[in-house]
Order: sequence, then C-alpha cells, then structure tokens
Amino acid sequence: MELEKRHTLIKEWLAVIKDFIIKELNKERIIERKSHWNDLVTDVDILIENYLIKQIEIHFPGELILGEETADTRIAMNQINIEEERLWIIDPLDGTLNFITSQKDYAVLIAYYEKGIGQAGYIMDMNSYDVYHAFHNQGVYKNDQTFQLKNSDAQLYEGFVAFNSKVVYLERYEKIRQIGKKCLGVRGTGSAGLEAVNLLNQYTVAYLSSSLMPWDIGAATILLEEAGLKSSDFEGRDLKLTGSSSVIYAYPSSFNEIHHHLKNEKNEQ
Ligand code: 2AM
Ligand code: CA
Ligand code: CA
Ligand code: CA
Repeated sequence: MELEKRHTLIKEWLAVIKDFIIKELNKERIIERKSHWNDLVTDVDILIENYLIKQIEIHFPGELILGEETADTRIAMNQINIEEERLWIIDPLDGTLNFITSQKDYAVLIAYYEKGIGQAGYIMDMNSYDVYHAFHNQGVYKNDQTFQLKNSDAQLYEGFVAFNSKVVYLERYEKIRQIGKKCLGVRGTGSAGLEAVNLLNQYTVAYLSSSLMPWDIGAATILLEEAGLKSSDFEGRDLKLTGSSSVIYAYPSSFNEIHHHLKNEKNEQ
C-alpha cells in the first residue's frame, strides 16, 4: 500500500518532468563545468533535481535524498549510515553530455531504498518516453505492464557488450577490453540508465563501467536484479550505495564468463 502511494506520486512527477524537458528542447542552455572540463551540468538537470527534492520533501518529509547535483556529501562520503534510513537516490538527467550534444540518449532515474534494500527503481527513457520500474520481489514493468525478458539468459557470443569511455581509454582496463573479443561487438550509450534499458531489451548482454556513482546505478540495480540479471563490481563484490564503484551488469551466463575471464585468463593480444 505504502509503495503504491509512492508509485502513483513518482509517475506523476515523471510525467511533469517529461513535459518540462520537451518544453525545454531546442532552447539555449546554461551549462556549467563541475569537477572537470567534460563533467558538465545544465539548467535542466538542476531544475529537475530541485523539483524532485521539493516533491519528496512535501510528501515524505525527513527521508534522505541523494541527488547528483545537490549531493549530501555526508552520504556520498559515507558519513551517514544509509543502511538505517529511508533513502531516495535521484539522477535528474543521466546522459547529460548526450543531452547537451544531441538531445538524445538520456534518462531520468529515481530509486527508493529502505535500510539499504532497493524498494523501487524507475528509469524514464527520454528517447521513447517509456518508463521502466520495479518493486522489490515483484518483477519489472514497462509503462505499468508486466515486462518479460526475451530470454532469461544469454552468453557473450550472443550479443553486444557496452563499455564506458574510461574502460576504452585507460590502459589498466586492458583485460576488460578483451571481453570485446568474446562478444558480438562493443557499444556504448553514455547513459548508465539507458544501458540498463538496453540490457532489459537484450540489445546488450553485459555492461561494464568504471567509476559510477550511486545515482547512476541506484535504479538500474533494482530493475536488473528483479529481471534476474547479475551485478557486481570488477572484483566481483556486491555494489554499494556510497562512493564511486566499477560496475558489471550482465545476463547470468555472460556474468560468469566475464568473471572467469577476469580471474583466470592471461591478457590476450
Ligand atoms: P551523467 O550523465 O548523469 O553524469 C557515462 O559513461 C555515464 O557515466 C553516465 O551515466 C554519466 O552520468 C556517468 N558519469 C559519471 N561521472 C561522469 C563524468 N565525470 N563524466 C561523464 N559521465 C559521467
Ligand atoms: Ca553528471
Ligand atoms: Ca548519471
Ligand atoms: Ca546526471
């Protein structure tokens, strides 16, 4: 019942955000640089995040909010024990660089956790406006209809694998890159949320990314787990809700092949 109330509200918020983004398309953007020349934020990211924070504060006062653009650094730096709390994790625009360059391939991500357990995850794909959501132990839904995977499992040779940029250009990820030899081909969207959508639709069979933050993966982890996919960091550890982490999401057989490759095989040329 309680989750149903959250669900109704979140759907309303996403509908407002969708209309807002569409209205903002093709307007001149205010773009600010954050930590690095390619770490950018727009006025749209900030307006969406502020809107979500306001709504959460009205309807669920006192609950913690971890949003990319207003991140409570106490949470990001592990100074609050989020395992004890009701926690919202929001990424107002996932794929901001895509939004800036082409206005394609970005998503809105909302997740709700209780005592460290993902209760509800939402990804709004802004190419199709499809909303994927999952509740803990209740499967995955697309636009409120039950969503079934094409296949519950897939091996690497059967599909594409997605990487993020750093996996492509940093020397230390050579072994990860070699997974490219075992799959149909390598792809990448620039949006961690859309990578989860691509996995759900089996456009890809695995996604490997270095250095993702909780807001990049909070919703995706819930959805993919509910769909029966596997997740870990590059070392095989469970994903956590604080700090930066490498991430592997994959169909079960692909996940096993990846970890087997990372553990047992020497670098190949
Ligand atoms: P963002 O668009 O919300 O920043 C791209 O590989 C994915 O990694 C996106 O989901 C992007 O989310 C995230 N990401 C995290 N840190 C990033 C950074 N410094 N620059 C670009 N993308 C980053
Ligand atoms: Ca960002
Ligand atoms: Ca993000
Ligand atoms: Ca973002």
